[in-house]
Amino acid sequence: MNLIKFEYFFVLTFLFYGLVPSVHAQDLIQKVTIKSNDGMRFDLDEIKVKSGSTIELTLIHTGKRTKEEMGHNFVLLNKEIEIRSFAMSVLDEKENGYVPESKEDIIAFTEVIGGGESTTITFEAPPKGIYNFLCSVPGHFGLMKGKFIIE
Ligand SMILES: [Cu+2]
Repeated sequence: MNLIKFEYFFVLTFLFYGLVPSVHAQDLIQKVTIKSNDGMRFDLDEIKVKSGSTIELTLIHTGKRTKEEMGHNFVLLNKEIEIRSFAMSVLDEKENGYVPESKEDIIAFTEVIGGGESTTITFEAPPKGIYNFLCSVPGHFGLMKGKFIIE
């Protein structure tokens, strides 16, 4: 009898520490989809996400033009990092997908994709606040940018 009780307690303990946290974590995953196109545009200029969540962001290129002709990426900048100066600083970073080698100004970024492609990244939401995002392919930031708001 005592042994059975002990085993029951053991199972409950494992359920508590094993199951509860994983269910909890899944609740906090927020999926974001942003589309880009051959007209050098994103379909969103504002994205709102809850703080404390894990963000699963998918970038889709709905166009037909190649990565060389009209490739796009998604780059989320740290607070205080300005779009224009960042974009100008990565003009020569083609081999790195137009992100700098040092990632200190960046929270998250995708690879550059062409028409018909998509890519997904996962990252932790930064603290509450308003952040800038852009496509950092040269010449695109003027039209392809927006606010990433953590509430
Ligand atoms: Cu672009």
